[in-house]
Amino acid sequence: MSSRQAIRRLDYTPPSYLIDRVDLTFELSDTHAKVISRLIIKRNKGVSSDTPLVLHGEELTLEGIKLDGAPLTSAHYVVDETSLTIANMPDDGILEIVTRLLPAENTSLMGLYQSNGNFFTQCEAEGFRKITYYLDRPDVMAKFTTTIIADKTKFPVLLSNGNRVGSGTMDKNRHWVKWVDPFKKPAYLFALVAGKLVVLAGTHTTPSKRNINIEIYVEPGNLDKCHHALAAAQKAMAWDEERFGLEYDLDTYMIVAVSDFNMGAMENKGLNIFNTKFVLAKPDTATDVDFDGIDSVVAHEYFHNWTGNRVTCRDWFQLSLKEGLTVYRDQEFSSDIGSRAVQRISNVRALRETQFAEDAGPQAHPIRPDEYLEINNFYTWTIYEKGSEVVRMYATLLGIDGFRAGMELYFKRHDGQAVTCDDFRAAMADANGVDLSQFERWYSQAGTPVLRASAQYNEAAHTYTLTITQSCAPTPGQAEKLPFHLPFAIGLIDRRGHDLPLQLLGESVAGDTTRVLDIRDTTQTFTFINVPCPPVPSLLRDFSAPVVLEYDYSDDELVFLMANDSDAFARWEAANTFALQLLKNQYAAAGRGEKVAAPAAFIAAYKKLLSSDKLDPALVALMLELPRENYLLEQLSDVDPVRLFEVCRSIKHQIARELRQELLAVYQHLNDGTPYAYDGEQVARRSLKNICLDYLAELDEPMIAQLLAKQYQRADNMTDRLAALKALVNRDGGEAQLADFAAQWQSDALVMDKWFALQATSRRPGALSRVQQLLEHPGFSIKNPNKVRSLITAFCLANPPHFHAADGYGYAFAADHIIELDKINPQIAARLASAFNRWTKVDAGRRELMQQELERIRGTEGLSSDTFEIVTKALG
Ligand code: B3K
Ligand code: ZN
Repeated sequence: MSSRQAIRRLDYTPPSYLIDRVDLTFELSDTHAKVISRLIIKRNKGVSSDTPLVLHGEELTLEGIKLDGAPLTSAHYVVDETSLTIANMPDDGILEIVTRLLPAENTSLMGLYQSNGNFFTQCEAEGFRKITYYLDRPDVMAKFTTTIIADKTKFPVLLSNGNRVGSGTMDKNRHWVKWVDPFKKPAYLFALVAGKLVVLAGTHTTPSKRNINIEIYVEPGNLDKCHHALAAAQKAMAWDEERFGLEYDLDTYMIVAVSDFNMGAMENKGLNIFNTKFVLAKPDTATDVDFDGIDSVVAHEYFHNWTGNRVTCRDWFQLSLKEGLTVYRDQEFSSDIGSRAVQRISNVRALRETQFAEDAGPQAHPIRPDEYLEINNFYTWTIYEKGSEVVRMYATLLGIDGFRAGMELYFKRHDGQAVTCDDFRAAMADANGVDLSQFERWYSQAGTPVLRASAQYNEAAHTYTLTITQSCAPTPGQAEKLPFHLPFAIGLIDRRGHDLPLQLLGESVAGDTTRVLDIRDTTQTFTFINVPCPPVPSLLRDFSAPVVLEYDYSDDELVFLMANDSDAFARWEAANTFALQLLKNQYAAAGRGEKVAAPAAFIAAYKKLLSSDKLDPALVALMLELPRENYLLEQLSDVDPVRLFEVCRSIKHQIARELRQELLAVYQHLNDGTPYAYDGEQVARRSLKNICLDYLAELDEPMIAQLLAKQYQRADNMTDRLAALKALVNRDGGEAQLADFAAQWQSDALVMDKWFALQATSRRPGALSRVQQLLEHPGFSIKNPNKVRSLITAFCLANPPHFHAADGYGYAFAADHIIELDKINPQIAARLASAFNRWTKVDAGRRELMQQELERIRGTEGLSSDTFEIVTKALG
């Protein structure tokens, strides 16, 4: 295990040695793997000749080492748990290293491992050092060739990065395939796959008339579930060509699906490896959300070929350089192929539910962190989602063309290099001739800025003055924050519901109806002139910056914005703010022992939404969804999560009771028996239909029970079937349907993940004991990350009333499994440990219980640095 020494950004030094070429040979067998690595290595310019060569290496058995053909003995080198050091290294030389690995015993799923008998690799961030001794850092970029030797029958498919240049047969029923990757790359982008796989192939022709083969490899029996992923890859290629002028650079783009995988997918050069969850889908096994997820993950990994692979990170502190940018790109892709409004609202909601909590808690870090113990802990909401918001702000400040010019300059300057976030910012600034120096604070300061807005209308002068004050609370290690530079988009709406053309004091003519204000100071005032009547402000349109906005809207103004705002995000936001205020007030009322009820104005606003025939049904569905408990928890302190849940449930019940007729009418109107298709219109209709169903399921009526059972039984797609099952499971247990579902899908692991997750997140009493029983289910395996996520992590992170049960059993359950998983797969254990991050938010009794469990975990002998880092920071 790596030492507990923090790695610091400012300690960066260039590598002492560089590697030009790597020739790898893998001999794979059932019991072990032998890796022969030949490195052409040279000392970096300006480095003194007595500097030793220190290669990274972990959990390796070294079988031999030669320098320029001559065997080295243990007198020439030193090996310890994490490195191999050669003291007297010539200026340049050829190093040949033989290592032996045990992939079948590798449960961390980092380096080379086996899944269902097949071989896979995962090298980002530091997995290559578990394959061979190497300079495993992203600023060492080399050209790789890979030869794989294995049994022909057991491992007919042998894949690696780049182009297949040769193959042949050998003795003992073995065969070999050789791959050459013409592009320099860091070791984290290396990949190898060997196994019994089948392939779905397609093509794409680029604007420069190159034909690209797209190949999707899966286990036999799954070919009929690859068509959506293939189409996604084709769409992503066309989109990147059109939007950024970026073409794919190899002849073949391969995706391989594996069921044991720590995350969603990995962008290895030319050979992306994916969690099956983001490849396999057909209408009866996958929901609309799954299909959407496949589009965005396929696009994300494909887009990395330029933003991440061609231009990579100098060091891991720069991770957001490739991740924030690539998330921004995949979000833009999804907006263009689907509904921009729905995409934006869903992304903002996810950011607030996850990243805002991270930024307010013990793990808060800037998008370019200053130090870490374990880099795997830094694949966070902040790096990815806030990182994407920061990239989006460039586009908002510079305009879409200015942003593209910045991207072009970035590639012109840095293609083939390993660079920093500062390099990206400089390209954006230089391409547009603007000063973005203050913008740097988004990279160095953690925490979510709070923008307080207040406004005044001057009846006589027809002016409207808006004052914006920004602040940012302290975060660990950062007591004081300096003001951020951000774009603040605004509109003003007149009383008829029309957007006013906006004219700032000093401007001669009115401009657009949405203006992006440049915010740089702690307090700034903007005066709009020629405002004929007191307007309702529409603030932070399209969520133009990742901030918390405070403005004292009245309920009437929120209802007005819900009905009139031309900006879809702001319109949804009005509904969200209304619901949030209501739930917070009702939670406080419940604490005083008062009766919980939504005012008539709230119910009326929902009623109006349900009767709207102009709005996109998907937008209505999003507006009807109450804020989730975890998000609410963040807005409160000393929280009793069980009471919070009861308040939400009781409001939901009231909505269902009072709007029964409207909900049923919309449900029946949308449930018109149209045969299933996956298209934007149907997805939108299903989302509204199923939110109506979700409300109706609150009603204890035989007619509703029948309706749920009927939808479950008759559904011709997984979206509708699962929506009905979820409602049943939360309502009366749905035992018959759960059994039916398991009988039908027991051999489809991904569908069974849904079955586990529904039960893990069920709000009915007894959830924990059902989860404990399910741990014994033959379909469950503690070694499979998807299973752990569906059952254990879902319970701990997505079932707050049960996880936070007052008896503390939920906490003990989480801690037991963190300790157990830490020995099997530290990355998965550390993610689960984040369930304890917000322990200071809950009431005193629960706080004490959570703290005890955190201390129990921290006291565990041999704890990985992954879990140790999360738990130590949580304890503060
Ligand atoms: N770059 C990978 C994530 C690797 C995580 C390593 N712990 C997937 C992605 O962001 O596309
Ligand atoms: Zn990524």
